Amino acid sequence: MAGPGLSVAQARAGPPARIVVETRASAPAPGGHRSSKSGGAEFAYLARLMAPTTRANSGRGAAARPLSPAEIERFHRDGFLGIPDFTTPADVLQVRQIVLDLYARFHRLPPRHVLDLGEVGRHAGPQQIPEINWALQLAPELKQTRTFARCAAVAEQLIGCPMGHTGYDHAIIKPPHNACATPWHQDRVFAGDAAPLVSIHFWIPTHDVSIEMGCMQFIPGSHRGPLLPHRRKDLRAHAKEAEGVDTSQAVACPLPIGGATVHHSRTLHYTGPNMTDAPRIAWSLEFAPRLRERMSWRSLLRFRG
Ligand SMILES: O=C(O)CCC(=O)C(=O)O
Repeated sequence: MAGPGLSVAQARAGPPARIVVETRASAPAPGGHRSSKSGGAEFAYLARLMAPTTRANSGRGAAARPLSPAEIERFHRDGFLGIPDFTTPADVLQVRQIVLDLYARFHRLPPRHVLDLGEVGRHAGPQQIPEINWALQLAPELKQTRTFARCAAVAEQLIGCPMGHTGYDHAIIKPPHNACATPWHQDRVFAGDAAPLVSIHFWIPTHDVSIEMGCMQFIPGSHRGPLLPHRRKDLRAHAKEAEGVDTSQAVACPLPIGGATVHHSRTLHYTGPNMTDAPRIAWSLEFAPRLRERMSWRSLLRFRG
């Protein structure tokens, strides 16, 4: 077991965790439902969380705890780290409000931004795992949050050089009882050839998150292994699943509000179906060494002949 995570085998063994469903549960087929183009009716399960839009100070300026040497070592050994006190609850609530404002117009956003990570990638019916890609382009105010600043600072501490946002981020919701997991995968498989060699990826739930709700799970050390073959379960699906994963090694990272996980782009990870009555709402973003540093590294290689 690594870090503050919980070995899934241990969680299965009994209290306090309940049974973990690791295989992708069969879900009601999406589509065939009447489309709710406004997004309003479909996302009614979010209504309770919606607050009048506020841009209150979320504590961006407050001093943040640097990672300990043990945490940095654990990240490099395991390829992931759970950080329970990543940011403040007030800040995360601000992130959540911005994300919810985007979901309120989900079906009206440009198609390149929206996908269902469930069984069918693109359809107009109720979404199993609605995803908004490049949320930062749609809501640049996310960059003003303490969460964003913390990601940059923690990335620099972990990798040891100035780090910048790669330009990619996404918000992912698992509706209550969505009956659909995000399959085991390595993010690197989705990156094109131009992707940086090293990138690290943050996952920020906007509330307490448990195994039953679909917290992150990782295979420790998998970032040092090969990129596994991935396949789509169905031609209509967007999500890809890694083949040959030994899930007996999985470590789950339940977190309190304000917590986050960070993982290497090659680390195998998964989130289970949301088996609770509450929606699971997360924001995820990627950081890599800044281009300036990548360029100077290349020119150093050139001059070393
Ligand atoms: O939030 C999820 O369900 C999955 C997130 C994930 O796999 C990712 O951001 O790479």
